[in-house]
Amino acid sequence: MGANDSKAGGLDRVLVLEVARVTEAAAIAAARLRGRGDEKAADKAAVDAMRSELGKVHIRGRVVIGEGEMDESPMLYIGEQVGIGDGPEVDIAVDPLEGTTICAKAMPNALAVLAVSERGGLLNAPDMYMNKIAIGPGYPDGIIDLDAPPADTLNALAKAKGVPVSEITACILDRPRHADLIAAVRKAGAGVQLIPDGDIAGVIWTTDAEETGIDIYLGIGGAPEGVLAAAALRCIGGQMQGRLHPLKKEEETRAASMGVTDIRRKYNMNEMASGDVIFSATGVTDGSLLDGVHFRHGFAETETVVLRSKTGTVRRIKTSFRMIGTKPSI
Ligand code: VTB
Repeated sequence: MGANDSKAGGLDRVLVLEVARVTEAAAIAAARLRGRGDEKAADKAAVDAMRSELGKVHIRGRVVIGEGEMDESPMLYIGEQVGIGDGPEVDIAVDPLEGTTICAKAMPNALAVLAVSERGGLLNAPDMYMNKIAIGPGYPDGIIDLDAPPADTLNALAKAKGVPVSEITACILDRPRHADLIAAVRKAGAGVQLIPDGDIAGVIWTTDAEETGIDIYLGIGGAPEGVLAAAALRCIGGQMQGRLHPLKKEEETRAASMGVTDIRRKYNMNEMASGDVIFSATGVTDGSLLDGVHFRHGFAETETVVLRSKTGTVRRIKTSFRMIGTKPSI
């Protein structure tokens, strides 16, 4: 396998380590600005570091989910070519700092996130909202439906799990827009874990309900985060659906210009992330998915999880970087 891997129709497996380095660099850069109350500075540090590391990877990469359109963002904008330019043609989705606010407040679960796919493998989701539903592996196909009443889904899930619905917990972003959803979940008898931000982690938590206590992710969050979560779930297993949730006519127009022909379309996980996909996330602040960056005298330690859809490998990597001044020697 090895280098021949890509010829067999997948991504070269060496890429797994390359992408880990990219999220590690972004996480360290953002971690230096934890708790400073400056979301923009932390995000910019992560973006700069991620872009600089991507520039060292042997890929012909195209950003399909990034920091916005070219006119909004000088770096990692949608359509930007990244990488050395001499490897496989891949599409890239980035969220250099998932949870800018939680990082700025030094709260748990901020991540640096990236996914790589074969060309055309990731839904080119515009920067707008997406309504999402996701569960981990081990359930019968088709048990979740974005359009079903939450009580029906929760009862079906409980039945399949062999527990009363009172033992089911849904993870939902703590937003006023979710008041009805939260009430419906509680009325059905299930619990709700509210999160302030960071719904990529929210979706990933469903893949290890025993550990995290979360069985299902529900609600409206960012569409780019939806695609990144779908990429992760495809590697671990699970089911997910998403539907774009535009708030303004301009968002529909933007979606159309990015190739979305039916704004009401319900995407399943495989339609959001297809082909061979590699997903990498490094913790910025300590969280239940990953430890954050720990600075020790002259060193920075990171924890990263790298997932690959082709093999289903879940690889956890603890790295200790020597720091040269404020930068890790990568
Ligand atoms: C989520 C979450 C992000 O945005 O997608 C959320 O994953 C949705 O947007 O971490 P609102 O904040 O407008 O609800 C974040 O919280 C921030 O990008």
